[in-house]
Amino acid sequence: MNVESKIQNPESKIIYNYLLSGGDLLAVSHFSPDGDAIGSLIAFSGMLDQLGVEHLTAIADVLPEKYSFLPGFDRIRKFDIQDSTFKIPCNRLVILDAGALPRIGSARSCIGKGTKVLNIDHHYSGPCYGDINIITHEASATAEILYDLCEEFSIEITEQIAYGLFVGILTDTGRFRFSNTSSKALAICADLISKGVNPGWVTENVYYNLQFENVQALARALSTIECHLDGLICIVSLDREKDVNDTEGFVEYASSITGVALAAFIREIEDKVYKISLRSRCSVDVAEVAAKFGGGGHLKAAGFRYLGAKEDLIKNLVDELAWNITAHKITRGSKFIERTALQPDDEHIEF
Ligand SMILES: [Mn+2]
Repeated sequence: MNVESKIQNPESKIIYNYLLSGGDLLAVSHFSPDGDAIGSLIAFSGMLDQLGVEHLTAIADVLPEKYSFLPGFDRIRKFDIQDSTFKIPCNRLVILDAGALPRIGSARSCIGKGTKVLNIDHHYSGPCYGDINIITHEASATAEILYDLCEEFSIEITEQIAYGLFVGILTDTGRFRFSNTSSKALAICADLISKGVNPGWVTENVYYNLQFENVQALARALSTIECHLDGLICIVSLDREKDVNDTEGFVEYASSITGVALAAFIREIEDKVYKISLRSRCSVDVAEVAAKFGGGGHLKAAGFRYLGAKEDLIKNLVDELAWNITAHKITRGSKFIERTALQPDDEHIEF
């Protein structure tokens, strides 16, 4: 029996036929790529290899070095319109993990009249911008959707595919702590480990391989730590610096202090322009708080930009956070930490 006739899901059959339909194929993911963007792209590339489909993979951005340990990482190119390797427009464009078309940046220029777009994603925000769309909200990561496709297409999970998928799920679940950490996500990871993934090695590379400059920046940020309203609000900030390129997770030092209900990390990105990340561990919706400052996000993780003096920003922000805490009757010592936390996925907060 051939593979196609074994595929149960009609949606998967369409994808299978699309992939084997011929013509050039470019697979891309979103700019500011995270572990799921890079891992999914590497895994998908390995899947296409096995299907015998010639293809290119690219991202229209700088690739973070910390993922360079992944087998197959070198095959991802930086997308460049000037680069004649890329066919513009292309026949087929596969877009992974991008909730909206602008998220692929300049790779959009590959889309012409005849281009067939396949969109594979798990974000809520996503309008179905592809000609074919496979949007699975329940999936913890795009990598999880690709794992299912491997099964359906009888694709053998090679080392490259296994590591790509594992990194996608590991990072999109925040190391298995966000609410999308499902039994299915863990079962897939268990299977990937049985296929040779070394989870400790992955975690070391992704999370414990920090640039010295970034740790120094963390030290400076933490030295600014201030608490308000009986320790319920905690704020850290970092003034503008050249060498710092990764402040991911800084806000979590403020939000993980015992007794803190709302936390903020303020980073100066240009002279007197600030990017603020908010976190809630209580019933206060920080997306609403962010919206008052012109930003947005999720219930538990949101953000906004601010132009002006830092002192004014801190005063206005603390006032707003304090007002919310009081409105929600949260006091020091009350058990406010909620059992379910939404996925703090900064990457997809547009503000
Ligand atoms: Mn993702």
